[in-house]
Amino acid sequence: DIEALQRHFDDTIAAEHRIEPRDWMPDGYRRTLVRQIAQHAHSEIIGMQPEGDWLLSAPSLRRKAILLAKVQDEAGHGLYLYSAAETLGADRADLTDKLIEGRQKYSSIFNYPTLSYADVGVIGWLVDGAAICNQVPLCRSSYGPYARAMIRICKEESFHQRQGYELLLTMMRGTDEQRAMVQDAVDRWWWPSLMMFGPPDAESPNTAQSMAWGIKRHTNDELRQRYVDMTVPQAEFLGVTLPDPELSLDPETGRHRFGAIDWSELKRVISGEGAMNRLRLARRRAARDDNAWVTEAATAYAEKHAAEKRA
Ligand code: FAQ
Repeated sequence: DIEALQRHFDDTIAAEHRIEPRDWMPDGYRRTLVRQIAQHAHSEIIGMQPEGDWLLSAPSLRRKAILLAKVQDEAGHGLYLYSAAETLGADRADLTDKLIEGRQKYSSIFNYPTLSYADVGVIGWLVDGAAICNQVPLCRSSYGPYARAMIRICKEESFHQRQGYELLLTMMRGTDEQRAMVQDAVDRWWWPSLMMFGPPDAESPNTAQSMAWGIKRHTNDELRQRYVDMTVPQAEFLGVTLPDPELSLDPETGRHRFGAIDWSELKRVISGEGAMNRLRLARRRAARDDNAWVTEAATAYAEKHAAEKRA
């Protein structure tokens, strides 16, 4: 009976054991996971575009090979996460349709343009840095397939973060013009990277329930603070200034105070009014439509083989 199933589910969560695909789970738990995992997958796939824009103009063969590998990793993360969503009964093609129709979200951060090659380094350092901060605790998420996917994804993200930081260190050892490019990119990406963690806790409708279910392990503000504390010393070592005059170390807590975030910007970008929203979705739509014949051919081939096996 349903009460016994609910009790078993609650006990599993309380004991910090994992929920697996065949286990009974409340509808809300399943819905929340599909929402978060699909959004996460969409972010990886849409997130290939800003850096992908630099593949043809990377400054050397070595940089091009590194960037190509990183963008391919992002595709892999997206597919891996769609598989995790499928264990909950979601359909991958349907999730992609929802993304393209604007019925599901992807991270706000990918709606900003990459104006110079330094942006590639700053995305690795700040965007992957924020992604790691947010995702390492998700390795302990209560849903087994999501938590396990996060372990591998985090390993690759930390490699991405280091390649971005190394790229920036190289540019900072270069010319004045290169140093100015890095500073300009940091000025443009710092505040949007803070917004990746989501709205402030007081305005986050999902956090409390997601934490009670063990899907999320920390609140948005906790993770944002952790990210700031982690990033400030890295900025100092790099020799760049983070564009926040109010940024300062609180000697009592050992944590950094930072200025007010412009939440109206996050709202605008999430609702589709960022600089790049339309282009990002138009490209994703074109990729789906132009490549539909590949999907159709692969499906027909698989069906033919299955029929041959049965015969
Ligand atoms: N952008 O109640 P909450 C990457 C939405 S990393 C867009 O706080 P929640 C790697 C939120 O969905 C980026 N929407 O929601 C990479 C909700 O809307 P809904 C992806 C946002 O879920 C690096 C509403 O606002 N990472 O891709 C954003 O408890 C470099 C209310 O918010 C993940 O997805 C935002 N920034 O907390 C790739 C990590 N913030 O659905 C390429 C997993 C909030 O109710 C290059 N996700 N919203 O209509 C999470 O940890 C959570 O979902 C949060 C949001 C923390 C993002």
